[in-house]
Amino acid sequence: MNSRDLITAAAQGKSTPRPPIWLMRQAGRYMSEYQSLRKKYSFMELCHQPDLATEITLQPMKTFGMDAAILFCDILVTAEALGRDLDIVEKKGPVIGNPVRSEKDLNELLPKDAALENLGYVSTTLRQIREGIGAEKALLGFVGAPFTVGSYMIEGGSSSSVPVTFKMIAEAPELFKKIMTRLTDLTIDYIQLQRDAGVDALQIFESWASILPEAIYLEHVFPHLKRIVETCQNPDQPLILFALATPSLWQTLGQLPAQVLSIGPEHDLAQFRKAFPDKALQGNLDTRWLLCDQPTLIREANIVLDKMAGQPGHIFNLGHGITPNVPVDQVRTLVDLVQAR
Ligand code: 1CP
Repeated sequence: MNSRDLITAAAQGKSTPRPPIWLMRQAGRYMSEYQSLRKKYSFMELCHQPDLATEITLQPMKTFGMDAAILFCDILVTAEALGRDLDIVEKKGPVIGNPVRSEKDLNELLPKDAALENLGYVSTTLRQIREGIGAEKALLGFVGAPFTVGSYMIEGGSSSSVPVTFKMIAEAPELFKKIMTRLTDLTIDYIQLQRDAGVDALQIFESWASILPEAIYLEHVFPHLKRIVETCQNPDQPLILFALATPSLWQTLGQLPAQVLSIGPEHDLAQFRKAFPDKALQGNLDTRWLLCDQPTLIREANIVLDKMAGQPGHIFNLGHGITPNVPVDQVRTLVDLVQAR
């Protein structure tokens, strides 16, 4: 089986001779090739220019040969496409200069079709990546879930407690709902744009799922995510749902018709296998093991592999993204180990 077939089969919950592997944030600052390009261009330039985004996507594929390439971009480009000023600032992360906090701000958002047109570069990039990786590697697209993107859009940047969003949900729930609806509508079409450009599977990032109390999440956020997953389910181009969520919230998220659940390092894969027998599972090595010495990394990666040995539907990945301080040799060790199974 080639890499593409491994990913597709595993995502559809089938048995594979070995688990396929890709890593969240596999392109990025831990690679010197990325850093040299980043010295010349801003992060947004790298995303917007298909030649550059393709080159970056291919860097880890050439160096380590993961089974899947993931589009180099960011989840916040949907907010940008709706007319928000997005910048990624060194050491600070994403900054949105004109956050959406009122009906007036909402009315300034661009219509969906204009936003989708603004995302046309992603389609070009995906087609170029496919040319670069060939037919035997898998190509993954991704989108941010409306709450994870929306919280940046409302806060104006990164926040560990989303106070402005929290207050909006409490005091202006209709405004919050309209913002979520606009993002949800665009996200559904953006998923189709990526599918039309040839992705084999697509990951939805709901990274901030557990930043809200569960009851609030379920009432004000979950219906939007549900609409996306239900509208976009497609057995031939599976959806991978990534969330950092409590076990209790996963009980609900796991009922959505996404074929793959991508789980954080705090959860036990074997327990998830029992709780969700019909789902494929992705993950969930703790990224920090990549910072430990090689024997430790090998030991821990083998624990993850052994937990899922003989089980259908496992895609090996980290529980969350690679951090910039990870040594490249450790990434090579991990990819080689999984592919030698
Ligand atoms: O060079 C730099 O300084 C940019 C760092 C960087 C990179 C490499 C950012 C800014 N985004 C990315 C790429 C990226 N982001 C990808 C590419 C595909 C891959 O290799 O996996 C993806 C899928 C994302 C997704 C993303 N962006 C998420 C969801 C995933 C997650 O990690 O939880 C989130 C929350 C973002 C926002 C964002 N963009 C960039 C940063 C540093 C962040 C997170 C900041 C924060 O903590 O708020």
